[in-house]
Amino acid sequence: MPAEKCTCLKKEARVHVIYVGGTIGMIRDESGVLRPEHNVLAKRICDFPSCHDRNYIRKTDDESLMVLPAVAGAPYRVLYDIVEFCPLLDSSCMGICEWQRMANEVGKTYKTYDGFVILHGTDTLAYSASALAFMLENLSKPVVLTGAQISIFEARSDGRENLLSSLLIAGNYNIPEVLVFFGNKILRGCRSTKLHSDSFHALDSPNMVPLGRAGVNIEINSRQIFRPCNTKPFSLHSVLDKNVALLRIYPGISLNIVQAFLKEPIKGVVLQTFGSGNFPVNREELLDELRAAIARNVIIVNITQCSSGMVTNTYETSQQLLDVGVIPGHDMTQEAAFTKLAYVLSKPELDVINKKKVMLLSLRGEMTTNKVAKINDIDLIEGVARTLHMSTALERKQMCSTFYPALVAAAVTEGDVQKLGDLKQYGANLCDTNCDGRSALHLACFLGKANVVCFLITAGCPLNVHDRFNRTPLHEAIDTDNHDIIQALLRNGAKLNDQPLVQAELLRALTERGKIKRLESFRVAGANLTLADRTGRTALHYACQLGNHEVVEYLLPHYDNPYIKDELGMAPIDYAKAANHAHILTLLRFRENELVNQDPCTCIK
Ligand code: ASN
Repeated sequence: MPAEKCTCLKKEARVHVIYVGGTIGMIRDESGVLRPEHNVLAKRICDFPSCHDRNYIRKTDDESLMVLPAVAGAPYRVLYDIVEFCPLLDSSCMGICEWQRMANEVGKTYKTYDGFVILHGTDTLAYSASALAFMLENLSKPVVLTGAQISIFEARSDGRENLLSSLLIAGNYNIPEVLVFFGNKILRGCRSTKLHSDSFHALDSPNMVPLGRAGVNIEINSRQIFRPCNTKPFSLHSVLDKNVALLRIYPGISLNIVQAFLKEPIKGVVLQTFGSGNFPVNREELLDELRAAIARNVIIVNITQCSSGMVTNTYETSQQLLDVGVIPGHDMTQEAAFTKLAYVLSKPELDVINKKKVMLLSLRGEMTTNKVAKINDIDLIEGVARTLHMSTALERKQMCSTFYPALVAAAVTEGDVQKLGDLKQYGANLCDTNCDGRSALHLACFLGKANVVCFLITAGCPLNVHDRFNRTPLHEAIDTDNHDIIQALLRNGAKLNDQPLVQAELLRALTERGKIKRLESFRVAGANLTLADRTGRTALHYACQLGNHEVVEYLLPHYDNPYIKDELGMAPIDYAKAANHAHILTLLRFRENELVNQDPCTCIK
């Protein structure tokens, strides 16, 4: 998420737009044919009031940035720039080289921006999104690919809406994934595919619900967000193996064709088979070819040619492929399977056995994997189900919804990350909240279980969820003064989003009680210690009035303006004088001297 700029009133996010081609920026030539045109898109977008707010006074002096107009419900103003690739391409002319260029551009500018938008043609957009999902390792910021079916320069275009929503998503949401935004849906990039050539809803993810939708509001399905199970820093894997092919099986396919696809230097083949993974197993000569290729260490992955559904071993015709050594690709799209294979094959640190193992894992949420229950907690659930004579799936489901939260809470209390992982695999929702709206993450933060907090963050638990008392996990960490946990939460996108007046009230209460440690925890969590309450008084006013010199001493270094006046025109020093707190007057004078030395115009009256 955009780095929290805690002392600033304006919240801004920076998004880098990478324009690589596609209909969105195309212009018709004299004969009516659409072509990408260089150096036009950014200039023209500046003139669309919906895309650029000329009146916005930015905090930065970077005039090259464009600014999205304010949007209700979006806390961050999105500032963006556009870089254009040369040549701009129709996406049907793109391949591995272009995926590498896009990945490199994101990698090169990763630290400077809060999110990325890639403007791309729709035809092969799903391939690029899938490739980037694998190449951008340990991503912690959104990368949104979008495009249009009608050029943004035409009166009736979907391009403007797609661009605006993508910018909002990239600048305002903590989704550490490569996404596709199209026709109001936010899709996981490596689950997306192009389904329609003539609809504004050209792309979809047939085997997975969208990660969100842009309707009247942008709604995010946070439970679906995929977060890697580690907190490694972002890294770029910019190489892909080119020796990968997609072989679609059709009735009566000849041996020559299959041989041609499996020939050296091919190292990986995605086999698109019929239905739920069925292959013409009565063609022994074809099976022999597959066997021989696998013996030469070619990795063959089986996916279905149907647009939805997955490969199974329901039939003899699918089981025999597994027997030959073909890897089941579950419900991966052809785009995900192809790019994943190119990615895994390009990992020199993995031998062929491990490459095959990695192909069976869901690396970025690109496929659904099935796990079989085998842990004690599940045995317990089985046992209870039997004792209570529960037979129907509904009864069991209801029981699980009662049991799992208790088991999750017990595992959190024990700090048992392994058990939490197991529970997740067996269907417990670690993001669930109880009747008070409190999540496992609230509990882990409250108990100070740093390992559990990290685990829950990487497992995708929402960070900014408010309980019934309007408290987030960050509040729990503040209340236990656990700075490691506070920092882990902040690093991953947690925000102290109390209203300034609420924050000022809290600071007042802590000041009155002399809670310096807690004030410091608030500051570490992003609170601005100089916030004023309804009467215009800051924590420093109260500390001076009450004569708490330790709090004054703590607060002063955080006040660049210690003579800030309240609604009555009184500065902190006036309260100290009125109450005759000599020691505090000395502290204030000392701070004045410090500030005068920094800036001779400063003077405490
Ligand atoms: N041919 C175009 C492309 O993929 C289609 C589009 O963008 N709508 O670049």
